[in-house]
Amino acid sequence: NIAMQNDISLIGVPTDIGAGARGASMGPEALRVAGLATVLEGQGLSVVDRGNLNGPANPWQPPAEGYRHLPEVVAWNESLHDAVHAELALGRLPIVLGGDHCLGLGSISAVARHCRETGKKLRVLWLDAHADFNTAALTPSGNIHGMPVALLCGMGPPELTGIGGTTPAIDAGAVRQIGIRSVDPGEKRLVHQAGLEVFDMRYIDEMGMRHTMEQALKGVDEQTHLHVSFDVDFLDPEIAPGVGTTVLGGPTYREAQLCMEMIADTGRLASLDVMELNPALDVRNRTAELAVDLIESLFGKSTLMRKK
Ligand code: 4U7
Ligand code: MN
Ligand code: MN
Ligand code: MN
Repeated sequence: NIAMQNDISLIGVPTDIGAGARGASMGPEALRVAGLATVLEGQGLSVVDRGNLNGPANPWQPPAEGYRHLPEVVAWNESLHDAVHAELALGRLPIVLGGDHCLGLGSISAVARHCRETGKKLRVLWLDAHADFNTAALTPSGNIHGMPVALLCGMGPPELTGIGGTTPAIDAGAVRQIGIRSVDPGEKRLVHQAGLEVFDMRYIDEMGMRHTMEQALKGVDEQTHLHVSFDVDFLDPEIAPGVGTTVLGGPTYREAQLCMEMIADTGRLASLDVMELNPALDVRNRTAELAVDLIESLFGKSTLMRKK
């Protein structure tokens, strides 16, 4: 991992503004309590915790015209966009501690802007049970945490799709989704139409995590900025109960470890989101500790010294 940035910035974003259950707002603190900074320092990294961003409270209103809490989602994401972009401009590696997954918009739009400014090639790995590719017309819930990938691809209201100044913020071709096992009917059509590359659970079952990651990482080279958006509900709920939207049949502990280790092996990881951890639904911070354990592998922990 000679190429990987050594200077890490933690950015807490304590909100559940885009979610369908309250509690992801406590995610940043649970990850800190689980020892995230210490674990990263143990990997030889230098870590600065920037503390938490501020933003509007959750008014817990029903959706209006297909979106729940649209102005508040805009405010949180604008502020996150600025924070992530500032870290990247300093040459640091931002880790966003969510917070619900609507924050993928602010985070990844900033990464994409940084890539345009520096001529880097963007690759986004979206680890999730869900495709997060809904629009106001398609969403069964109005919850914006089910929409960030579509928003990044330019589908949605201009207040959201325009964050960072370029619409669409990213090309659908930059994204690889892994672990998907819950896609709504209208969303399914849009995923197909956009040509999103999805390695769903059936693909992982049939081909194995090793082959899946080889495919998802194909084309990643020294010009690539690799961003990982880790929705903790990616993991099987048996091992990761502390999330708002569990879906049976996710990756096992070993599959998740291999996924993280193969990303680490590229040496190209340059930014990370850790989203949807919900301590109100967790059991003795188990899911937070599991997330930290997996992040340790993502930043290069391996059992033995490995041959290249
Ligand atoms: B997450 C859902 F209907 N698709 O849109 C929706 F199933 O960030 C869930 O991946 C979205 O956790 C889950 O509300 C969003 C639902
Ligand atoms: Mn998600
Ligand atoms: Mn999810
Ligand atoms: Mn969720």
